[in-house]
Amino acid sequence: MSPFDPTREDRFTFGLWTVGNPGADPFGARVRPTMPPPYIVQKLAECGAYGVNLHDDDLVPFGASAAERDRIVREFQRALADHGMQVPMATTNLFSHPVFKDGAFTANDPKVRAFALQKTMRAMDLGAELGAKIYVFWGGREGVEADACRDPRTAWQRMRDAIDFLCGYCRDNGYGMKFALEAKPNEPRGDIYLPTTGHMLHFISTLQHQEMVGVNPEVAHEVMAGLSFAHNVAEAMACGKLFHIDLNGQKIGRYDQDLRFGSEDQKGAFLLVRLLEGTLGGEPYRGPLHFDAHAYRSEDEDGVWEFARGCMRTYKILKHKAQAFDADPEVREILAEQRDDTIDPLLVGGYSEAKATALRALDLDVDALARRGLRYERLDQLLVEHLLGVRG
Ligand code: DIG
Ligand code: MN
Ligand code: MN
Repeated sequence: MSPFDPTREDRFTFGLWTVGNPGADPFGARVRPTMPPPYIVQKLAECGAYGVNLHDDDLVPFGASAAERDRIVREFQRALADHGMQVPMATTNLFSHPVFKDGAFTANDPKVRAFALQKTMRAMDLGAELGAKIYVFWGGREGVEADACRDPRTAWQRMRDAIDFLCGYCRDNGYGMKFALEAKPNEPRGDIYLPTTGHMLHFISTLQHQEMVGVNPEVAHEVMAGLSFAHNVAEAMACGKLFHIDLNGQKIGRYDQDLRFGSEDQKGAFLLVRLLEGTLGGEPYRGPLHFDAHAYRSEDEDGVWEFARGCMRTYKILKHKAQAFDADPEVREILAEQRDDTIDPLLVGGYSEAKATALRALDLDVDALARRGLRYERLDQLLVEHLLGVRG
């Protein structure tokens, strides 16, 4: 067994819609047949995944009868049990059906907003039945092209009303779920409200039950916005709000590509894994590692499972490299050079008159501080050499 083979302890998950993506795009039809959810469960288990996530419609076709829904759920639960797979996360498809063409929670027509809540309550019931303890909200249609259609503040308030209501529904039913809000700047809407994880973190602070609401950042979505994904994840971790994460690959300046994890910006992926695994010494992320990605349109079914294995293998290789990098004596020496344990205590823990007096009394050689070299060129070269496999 290779050290890079996935195990259940790695907590790797995939959505039914990811490996089940049939390869259609706005310019071409599907290239792969539909795979039944129980088969996806079996194959993901064989690949070494820990769990599978789903939108309501991924499992129970829109408009299915109650009896059909129950039969499908029973069959799916049997597959989960047969293959020892979990359902850590569930979510609602509030973006495919034409009824959501003007949004779901933020649509101008209150009947559409009412249907969005109805559909989400049913989907939360399904998620709870499958054991999901994380509920994701991605507002793919919560946005505009014709911005004159509503005051953006009205959209923002409608989002708050919907999430506050659904937090109440979750608490009232004892589902014990944590909500994870996923941002995206655009696509499929010209502009999507709450476009980045930073916007979501502030939005959460305005909610009635903010303690049960966090974020689900996605690599591709923050890269689309031209932001550092690792910095956005770090901010969520620092706030105790990284409740889930969508891992994939993305080229900057492109539409949402949802590529295999680590297939594009390896340095960015390395720094992200270093952060999530806490190899620099910080608290690690302990939630599911979800790959919200899909195989290239060029691939057949074998290529889909190669894609899934590649996501997990690359994550474990980068974890191994991050551990080696932060254990590298030269790296540790460079990072230690700037520490000063006599001054640090003055800078943390807030104000005191004693600290102010001590700070004023410091005799700092500003010119010497300005002249010193920080050896970041060497530090970054060490990172590159660890990544390229010639060190570590
Ligand atoms: C898109 O990035 C969204 C949908 O795939 C899903 O609702 C969510 C959960 O991963 N991500
Ligand atoms: Mn995406
Ligand atoms: Mn996603």
